[in-house]
Amino acid sequence: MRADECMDTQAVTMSGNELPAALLRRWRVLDLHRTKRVCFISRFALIVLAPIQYSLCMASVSFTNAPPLVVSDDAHAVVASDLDNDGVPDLVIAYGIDSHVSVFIGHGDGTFVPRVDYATGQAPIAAALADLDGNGSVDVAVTNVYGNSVSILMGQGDGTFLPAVDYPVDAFPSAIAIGDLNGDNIPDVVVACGSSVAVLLGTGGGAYAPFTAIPLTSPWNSVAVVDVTKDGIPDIIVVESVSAGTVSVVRGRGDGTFETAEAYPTGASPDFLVVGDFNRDGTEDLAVANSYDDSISVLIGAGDGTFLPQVPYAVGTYPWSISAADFDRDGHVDLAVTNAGAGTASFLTGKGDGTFDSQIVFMLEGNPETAVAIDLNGDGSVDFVAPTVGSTVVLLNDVVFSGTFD
Ligand SMILES: [Ca+2]
Ligand SMILES: [Ca+2]
Ligand SMILES: [Ca+2]
Ligand SMILES: [Ca+2]
Repeated sequence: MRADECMDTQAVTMSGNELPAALLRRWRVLDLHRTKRVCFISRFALIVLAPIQYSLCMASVSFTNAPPLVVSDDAHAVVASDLDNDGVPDLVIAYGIDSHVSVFIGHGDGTFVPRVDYATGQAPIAAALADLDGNGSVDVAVTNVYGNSVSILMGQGDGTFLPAVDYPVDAFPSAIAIGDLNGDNIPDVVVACGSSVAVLLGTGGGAYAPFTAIPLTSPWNSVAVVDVTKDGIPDIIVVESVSAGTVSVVRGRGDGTFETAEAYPTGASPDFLVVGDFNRDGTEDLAVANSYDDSISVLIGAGDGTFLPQVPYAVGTYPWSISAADFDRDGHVDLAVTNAGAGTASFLTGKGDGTFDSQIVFMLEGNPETAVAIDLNGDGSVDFVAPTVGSTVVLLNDVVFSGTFD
């Protein structure tokens, strides 16, 4: 993304070229509204390309476009890991239609080998990556939203995969996560289905037992496996969007079974959740994208497995996903939201106390759905990959580490 595509919905229009000192300290890049020309402010000098009408954006995050990934159709989700054991992140793209996933092996500079497709069940809408059979190479698990199944593709360690093995789950599986739920050191698979969460316990060698179902109202589009109770046992977190408008925490018992869900209100139609420690207290916190009211909800973990009431932040139209990472390299977790209805991404820089600055909006293209934040080119700055219909935007982070944290 070019800096001149950077917008701030709290844009300030000014006349003349005298900017308040506070703004000079805070904003370093200006987009000259309508002219698409950009000026840069240093601490000591302001260089302006007239005419003077400013749309300000914080320079704390800025990106450069790498070549987009050529995908086959409606790319819905992207996940990243090192699939060929060369130390460079690779990508797997999942689709809301079709019956395959695409594997992109990274060159290490933000570019990728052209995709290789692998057959799955119908509409593999979400994917998760982990070493499922414990042989040191990353495997792929996808959830087939119209196939009502999970496809497991075992990695060969060289970036190629064996043909998929399918396991049935409940109807409309839309999200998938992996974690060891029963403490046997074998990764288990958790799938958010239309009215339940399906748990598939690993039996070893990348094989899975028939699923058991945790009844829920309407888990959809996002699920996480994380130990929010800090008892060493993974818990399951899902958003429930259709009628509830909640994020629900299902506490694990450690044997692959779970307590009754505890629900926390969010905004309207929460469609995605991400986990991170936003206030640096050692307890996981939650951020939820509310697709119907163009907001995200931040819920700070209380430390005992419960969460404080949501704090909403405005983002773009129809926010679809959230990624949590330190994009501006100040030591605080930031949030990146893909706004599917607006064709934009909103970045909210974290203050380190669990609160966030107002959004900085970057133009993408198409309708970005889920995204991944990972350092693609090994410069230590977290990059951003966002699939859209027919393409996938790759944004390389321009931030250079200052050597200090707040
Ligand atoms: Ca690799
Ligand atoms: Ca296990
Ligand atoms: Ca926390
Ligand atoms: Ca940060």
